[in-house]
Amino acid sequence: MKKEWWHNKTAYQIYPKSFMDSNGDGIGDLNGIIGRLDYLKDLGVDIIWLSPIYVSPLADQGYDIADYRAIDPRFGTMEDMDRLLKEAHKRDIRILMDLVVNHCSDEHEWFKKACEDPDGRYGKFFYIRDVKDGKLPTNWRSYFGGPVWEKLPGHEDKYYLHVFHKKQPDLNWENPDLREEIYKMVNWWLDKGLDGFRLDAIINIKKAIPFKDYEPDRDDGLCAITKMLEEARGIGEFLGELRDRTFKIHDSFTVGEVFNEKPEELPDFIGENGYFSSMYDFSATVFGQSNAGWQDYTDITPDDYKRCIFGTQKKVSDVGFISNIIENHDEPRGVSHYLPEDGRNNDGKKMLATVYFLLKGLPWIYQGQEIGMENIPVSSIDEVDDISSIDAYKVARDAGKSDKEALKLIEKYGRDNARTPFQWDGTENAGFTTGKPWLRTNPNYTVLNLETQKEDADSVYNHYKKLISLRKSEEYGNTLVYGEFEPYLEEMEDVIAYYRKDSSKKLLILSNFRAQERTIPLSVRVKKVVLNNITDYVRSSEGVVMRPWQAVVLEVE
Ligand code: TEU
Ligand code: CA
Repeated sequence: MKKEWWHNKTAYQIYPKSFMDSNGDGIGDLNGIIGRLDYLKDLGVDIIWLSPIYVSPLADQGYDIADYRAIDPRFGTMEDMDRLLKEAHKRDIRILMDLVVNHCSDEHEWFKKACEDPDGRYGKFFYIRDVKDGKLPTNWRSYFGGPVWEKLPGHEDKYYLHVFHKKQPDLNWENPDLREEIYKMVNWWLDKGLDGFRLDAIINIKKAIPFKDYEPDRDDGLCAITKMLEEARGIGEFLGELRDRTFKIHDSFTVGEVFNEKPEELPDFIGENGYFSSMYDFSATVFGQSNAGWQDYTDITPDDYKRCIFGTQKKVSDVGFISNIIENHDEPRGVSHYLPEDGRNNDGKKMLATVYFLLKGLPWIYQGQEIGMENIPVSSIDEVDDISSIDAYKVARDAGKSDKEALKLIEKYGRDNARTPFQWDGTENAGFTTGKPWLRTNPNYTVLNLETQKEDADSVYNHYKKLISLRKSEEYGNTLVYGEFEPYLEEMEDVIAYYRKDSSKKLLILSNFRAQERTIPLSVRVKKVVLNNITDYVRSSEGVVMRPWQAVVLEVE
């Protein structure tokens, strides 16, 4: 594999709205981020991805962009953005923005012009169809519920396509004029000194054409949008052109939000001269999901989790460099999702961190993950901000779930879980704002916050610091970054164990996803205990006696 500057780095996702508020309006902002750059540097962060901060009505929290070349005043100004770039670069930190180009906002100038003249230049930037007798062009269900077709404002018989929210009209990538506009905008940012992008929902830009109906998968007569996407072919033409016209010229770093790529496409996406530098492993994220709705999801067990991450490691191997995560702004908190209930303690959190962080690939930390932030309880649907949770609640109620059961589902899967304010300290609003936070703070902030964890050598935070330095260390860095991945005792239940090895060193990562002590067989000599999430390390004649929720990294012969 060709070595790249970013292979041994640590990446961090910031959700600006909830990271740090600098002016007391309850909304996190760019100045808040600038004020915390030293914190991130000290943690060991090298690459930061900012969720959208562009001008937006925030119908989907900024994933609905009304102006790609301006900063939303709630987040700051363009001067603040320039300062952020400058201050980050001073600290050798690179900044990525979110590239949301499957759709824009219905408040974008392009869409407004499309409404004025659907047959004109801007009408062709979107998918607009004539509708006769109220029969929609297709029966596709949008990600956030309901049909993907919405009446074009000002027109009785014309509808536009939106695979996400109705305030997020899809851009027509088949149109070369639209593509040109996108490339110009991307290059404008890269010329400014931006280091790269995370590509939002990118797999959606290619539609299966001609449009047609699919077999309904719910009583609403609609079919999940993913069905159409499975049939779409030829996305590579768009992505290859995007790469050649923008990223490649600037040698920028890119990471794709890619769901359901076809297996044979992996080298095209992240292989040599792939469309992106890297892409996320979502195999565990999507495990157990169902088109029927959240009430039909199945829980993920440690062994399911193991099968997902190991499957990706084997599949990717040396093809490219995958990005590993346990959470992001769309997902529940990793510790609440992947740890069995009795393991949701500091030992369990450090164990999960160890297991995913040392996989082959680029490790990502989502804000607050480094202190083990958890899901938030929900007592009423009125507290919920996330549009996908509100839809999932309706779907669950329609499927016969009680209010209480439906709220439980939001607690488990809702996107607010990851979006509550960062818990800096034990003062009011967790030190995030002096005003009223836009989204409620998790009440556990009094005990779970950065300030207390900084003081405590055994905290989740200090464990993350150790993992980051280990992966960058002179001694083991190369093995952890480039060494081969090999499963160990793959069939042993509730154990996740694997080797990372190269010609010079052999590391073995062992973990016990159970509340009971058990012995993991091991016959080779252990040269050194490199990392341990608890103080005990017990070796017997049969192997390593693992305490509940223990994870160790061993250098073995
Ligand atoms: O998410 C893309 C995506 O595929 C969504 O279906 C995601 O899984 C869903 O939101 C979970 O409920 C991206 C962004 O990460 C997300 O925040 C945006 O809402 C979405 O694109 C639209 O831009
Ligand atoms: Ca603010």
